[in-house]
Amino acid sequence: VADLVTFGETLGLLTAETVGPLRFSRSLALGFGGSESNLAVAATRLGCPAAWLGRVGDDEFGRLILTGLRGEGVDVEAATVDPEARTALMIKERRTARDTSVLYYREGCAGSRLRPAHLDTGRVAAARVLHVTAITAGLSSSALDTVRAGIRAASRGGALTSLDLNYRAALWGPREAAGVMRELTGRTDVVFATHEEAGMVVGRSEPETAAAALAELGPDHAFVKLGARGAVASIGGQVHHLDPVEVPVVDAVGAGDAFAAGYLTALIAGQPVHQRLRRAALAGAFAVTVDGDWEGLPRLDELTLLDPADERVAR
Ligand code: KDG
Repeated sequence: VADLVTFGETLGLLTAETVGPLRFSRSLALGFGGSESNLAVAATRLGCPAAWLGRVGDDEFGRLILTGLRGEGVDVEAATVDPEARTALMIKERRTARDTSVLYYREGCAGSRLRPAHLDTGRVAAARVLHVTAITAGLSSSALDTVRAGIRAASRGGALTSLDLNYRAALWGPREAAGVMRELTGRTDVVFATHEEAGMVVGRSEPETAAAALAELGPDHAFVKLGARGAVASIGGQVHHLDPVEVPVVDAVGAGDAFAAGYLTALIAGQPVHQRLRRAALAGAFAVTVDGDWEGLPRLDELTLLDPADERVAR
């Protein structure tokens, strides 16, 4: 049984192999990524059985995604192949050695055709944690309804609910997104936000104030992530500061998913708060050191590679 269940849209990924405007890239590397499946891979590598639910097309990208996730040990039994829509695609440009940007081709694709009826609510209710993102909420109205239904099923079954705000400007406007993000924050136990996303939901303020304001909406665990400057969290009414783990950044995409997986798996493992926070910071750091949205994620026994002094995070 998966301790952690998540669902969303996973996309085929074509990444420019050289730096510069995309149109001059002579070759694109084939892969895949998606916030929720990145998190499922991260959790599995950290020793926490995880399941990913979602729809892919009956095409090579869909097969790449399902076989890739299966190869990582993620439970994809409840994922489905949509015979009538394609798998979404994204293309990653490296405009400079440090900056990547992503172009989506996802409208109307299989992932956005997710409906509440596709949810395996038994599986959701039996999990320890259900994790969702507001990316799914922004895909389509049926996908948003699925997010709401998932949160309801998890809460009813006694599972903890976790939400990453993950605002994607290509999917919806800030006003519409902010309203939905606020509603979903009010229904979940754990919320992850960047400083900007927190501002969209609770108004612009210092990170400590923003974390406390997010927590006031409901979640017992509220994060405001500050990238290379670490993060601030309000947990059980107390504010915590997380120091960043300094690493050379190769590709920052996927760092938030790793961070969330670090925290959630440590929470499931019953670790005390400072170890949960440390694992989140280390997992996030690992993700940015490697090309790709999830490939560089650490196994439990690799966590200490970035911090040899910290043996406890690996337990
Ligand atoms: O968090 C990383 C994701 O952004 C990436 O893997 C692709 O899910 C994705 C999205 O919608 O941007």
